[in-house]
Amino acid sequence: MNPVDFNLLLITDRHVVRTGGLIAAVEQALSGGVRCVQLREKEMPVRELLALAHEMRELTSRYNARLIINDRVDVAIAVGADGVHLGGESMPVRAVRKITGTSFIVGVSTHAPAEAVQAEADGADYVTFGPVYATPSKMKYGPPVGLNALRECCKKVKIPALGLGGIKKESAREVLDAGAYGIAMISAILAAEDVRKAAEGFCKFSPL
Ligand code: TZP
Repeated sequence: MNPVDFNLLLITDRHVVRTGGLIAAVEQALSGGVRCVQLREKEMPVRELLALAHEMRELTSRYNARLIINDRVDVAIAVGADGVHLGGESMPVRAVRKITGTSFIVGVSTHAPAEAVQAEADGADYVTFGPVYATPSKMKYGPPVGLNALRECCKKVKIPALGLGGIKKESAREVLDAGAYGIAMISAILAAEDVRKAAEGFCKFSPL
């Protein structure tokens, strides 16, 4: 059975939170209905990341939500996270599988249908696919791949594919209509003036 029991994935970025800090913003999102958080804090020293991951584990557990750690499988295991999300420079899926149990969720970032097919063959539980739309930091994530590529990706893989990149309330419906199992995002929730309300708005699209 695929362990991906969420179709709205909130990815963190402490730099986009407007007020109150990351933990408070994530708590708002959880109280608005978010069921899975991916801790993705770039350029954070590992001990600081570990402490934050412990806090996130405690917080997500309180809301009975999933916690996935970006890239660092060691940190994920150390804090008892539900899984890890791997990028192009992370450990390969097969190597991660050797050190984690079968119920450990492994997600992979993909940017082309062929990459998603490969991730599935390697044993990933889900992929994120994007950026579907232009994102605030276009340079960092590359040019948008668009809805047609997402549609093709969703046809080619059986594992859940979550659209990611530039998704707003107005575009969530067309991402799901393109065949995506779910949606993933940073700024549309975390950079919102009212984080809880923004999360509630997206949960209406994703009633898992
Ligand atoms: N990978 C591709 S786009 C992206 C990542 C991590 C960022 C998405 O952020 P936002 O704010 O939801 O566009």
